[in-house]
Amino acid sequence: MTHIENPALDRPSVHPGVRLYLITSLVLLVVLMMAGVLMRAIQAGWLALDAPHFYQLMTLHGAGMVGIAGLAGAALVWHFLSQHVELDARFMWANLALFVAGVLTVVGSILIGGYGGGWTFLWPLPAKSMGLWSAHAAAAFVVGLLLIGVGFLLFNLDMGLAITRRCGSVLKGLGVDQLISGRIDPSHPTTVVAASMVVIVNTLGILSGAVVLVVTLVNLYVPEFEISALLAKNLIYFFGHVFINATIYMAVTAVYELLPLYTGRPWKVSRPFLAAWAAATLFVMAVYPHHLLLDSVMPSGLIVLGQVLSYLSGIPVLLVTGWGALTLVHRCGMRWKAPAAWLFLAMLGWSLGVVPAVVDGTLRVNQVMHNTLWVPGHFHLYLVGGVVPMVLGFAAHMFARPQGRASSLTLPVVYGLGTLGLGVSFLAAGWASVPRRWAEHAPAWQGFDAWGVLAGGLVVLAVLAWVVGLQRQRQTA
Ligand code: HEM
Ligand SMILES: [Cu+2]
Repeated sequence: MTHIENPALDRPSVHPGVRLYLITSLVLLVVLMMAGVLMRAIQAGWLALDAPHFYQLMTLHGAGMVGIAGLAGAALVWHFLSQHVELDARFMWANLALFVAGVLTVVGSILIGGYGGGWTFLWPLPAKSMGLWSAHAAAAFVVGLLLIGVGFLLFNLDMGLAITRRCGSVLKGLGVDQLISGRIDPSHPTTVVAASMVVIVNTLGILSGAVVLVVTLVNLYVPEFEISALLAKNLIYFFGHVFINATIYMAVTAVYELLPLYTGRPWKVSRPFLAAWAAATLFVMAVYPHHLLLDSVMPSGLIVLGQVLSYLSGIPVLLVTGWGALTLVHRCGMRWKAPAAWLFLAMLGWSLGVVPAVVDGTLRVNQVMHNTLWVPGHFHLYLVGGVVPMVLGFAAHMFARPQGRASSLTLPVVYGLGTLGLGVSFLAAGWASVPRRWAEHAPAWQGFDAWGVLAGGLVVLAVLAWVVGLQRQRQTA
């Protein structure tokens, strides 16, 4: 069977909600990528912006990008999951409405209120602005994140209920019962496994985030109401780590569902596949202390857990997915179409991004590298190089007519090179001990920044060209 005869490739129908999720994400993505290039240009000394405004820009970029990755990932997982279980679209709409309300509130807190405490709202920074922003501004930021969190909770609740109706429980959706009994059901959908994992970890993660957000909110107006700074940091990083990691576990459903269409080979669950997802469910939650390796007051058991699991956490799913993708593509005789190329690029970016993360998860390295640009280097590689291409590949598949799905690989290649350049500009700077989150850079560091502007610019151009190309394909095909 070749891809041309495959009826599933013809005209995928897209729910209007999914369409709106994608359009919202893509528009915000382009704008915030430009904000990223702007930050790099400021650090390079090409443009001048005072520090408080730089930190507002950084907060906007960080919070915005995490939200977008979540929204786009949600669109992908909803689309595929709805083919296997009965989802209630009202939850999806509610999530979108809360997202937009939350984003407007967050943008207001930053642009009008001057909030610049970073997307991680690390306790007690929101309340200790040294006069840069008011309690109201910090409160607006916190409320905005809460609105977005409630939306995602509802979204996950619906997925969880729908999976439970089909499989009996979310754990069965994950395939735990099959692992225990040893009887693997090859017809169990890969997407249901991924979605079950996301429901479990994201629900717990968002709840943990909501607890600190509410405490922070009360504290802004009632300063005597406090929480231990260490506990707050644990709750925040449990939430932040899980939420951003879940974006790739939502988006990867596009690889599982679309690569088989292009290669004409099925992707079935297997024992290693289910075992990898079950392990990742536990690891992704237990590994969060790798964000607190520098906190000497952390219980040492948790620190050791953070280091050991850093070597294991992302690896199982990456291995089964990378291996699966390679065996699908190997000698399948397909002519590379752009969507498949984007998805394959995503696998490369994801794999590359994990390497510096594992390096940084090592205590001895972390003591030197943690607050350097090494860390943005790792996560830009797997977000810009992994999550975003999954979304672009999905959108290219959904929105272009089959005849119009370009087989030119120029854009994915240019985008990939730009991403590599951007990632390496951060990693190299981190290697040279350039600190992260500094508005002003010393002249000796600015070579890395300049290189980052050029590479980031290339990424933005590739995305813009992709949008134009998609429009043209829709019109001519
Ligand atoms: C053209 C693409 C992009 C460029 C040029 C860019 C640039 C930057 C820069 C310069 C920083 C601040 C680094 C520092 O000094 O600490 C940053 C931070 C960050 N970026 Fe990007 N970025 C891009 C795309 C993305 C994407 C696609 C995502 C996520 C999907 C993302 C997520 C983040 C996050 C979470 C932070 C951390 C903010 C913080 O430290 O509080 N970026 N980016
Ligand atoms: Cu982490």
